Amino acid sequence: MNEILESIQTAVLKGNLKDAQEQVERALGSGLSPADILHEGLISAMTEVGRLFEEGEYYVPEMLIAARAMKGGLAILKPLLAETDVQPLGKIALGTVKGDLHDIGKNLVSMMLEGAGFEVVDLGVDVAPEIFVDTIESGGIDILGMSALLTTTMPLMKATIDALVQAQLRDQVKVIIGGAPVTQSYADDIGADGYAPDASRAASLAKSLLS
Ligand code: B1M
Repeated sequence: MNEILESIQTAVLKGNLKDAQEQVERALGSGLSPADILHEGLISAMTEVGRLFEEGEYYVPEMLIAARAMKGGLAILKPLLAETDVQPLGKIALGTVKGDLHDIGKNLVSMMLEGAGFEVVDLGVDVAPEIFVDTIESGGIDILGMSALLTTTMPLMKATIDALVQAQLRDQVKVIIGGAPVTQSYADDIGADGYAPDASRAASLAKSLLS
């Protein structure tokens, strides 16, 4: 493994934003391609962060600061990746459902998805079914992700899936859901394509649905 790529991974794993950005600049200066820096530096670091989280070695704060460092490095690469035409794994529209303002978990899911190589369209919080439907209708979205933290707002996930069916768009997109009160059995009941209990598993789920 290239020494600079290793430094990028270490900076992300430690959640050191400044160092992650410096190492990305150093990697670019040494002639490494933006695609290699993305895949072998930032994405592989976030894969390791996900593994550590799933094994209980990292908690939410460690994952948040690692994701922030990853995003700092990604911000430098993004314009260069656009020039070199590196394609994302897929495009995901993500939002917290209508009536629900909780976004900490949703933002973490967004960062882990970006860290895994997806393009994320973040629709924010309090997203009505019509907004999700309009977003899918405008095209280009592979996966729709919904987050809910309140038992009272979970039914909006079903309402959104029903609205997609009504608009004859359900077959165009995979739907994944999550949030503290959400379960696999609820996902099965409402006809979602997948459920993930945490941000790391949301990224693995999205990958598996598009593979
Ligand atoms: Co609220 N709140 N809150 N709150 N809040 C909870 C959720 C609650 C459990 C607290 C409690 O009573 N013990 C309770 C819900 C009870 C219920 O419905 N069963 C509650 C309540 C009642 C409320 C209000 C109604 C309180 C009031 O005003 N009376 C109100 C509602 C406002 C609204 O949304 N309309 C309210 C408001 C707020 C704040 C604004 C103050 C704040 C939110 C700030 C923000 O998000 N910007 C807040 C907070 C912070 C919490 C707690 C304390 C923490 C939530 C959190 O961020 N967790 C929460 C209690 C708790 O959980 N201990 C609580 C950390 C985050 C990383 O985890 O969001 O679960 P989480 O995300 C995880 C997974 O769930 C998963 O991955 C994430 C990372 O691993 N995941 C997905 C999430 N989305 C996913 C999507 C996926 C896949 C995985 O696929 C697309």
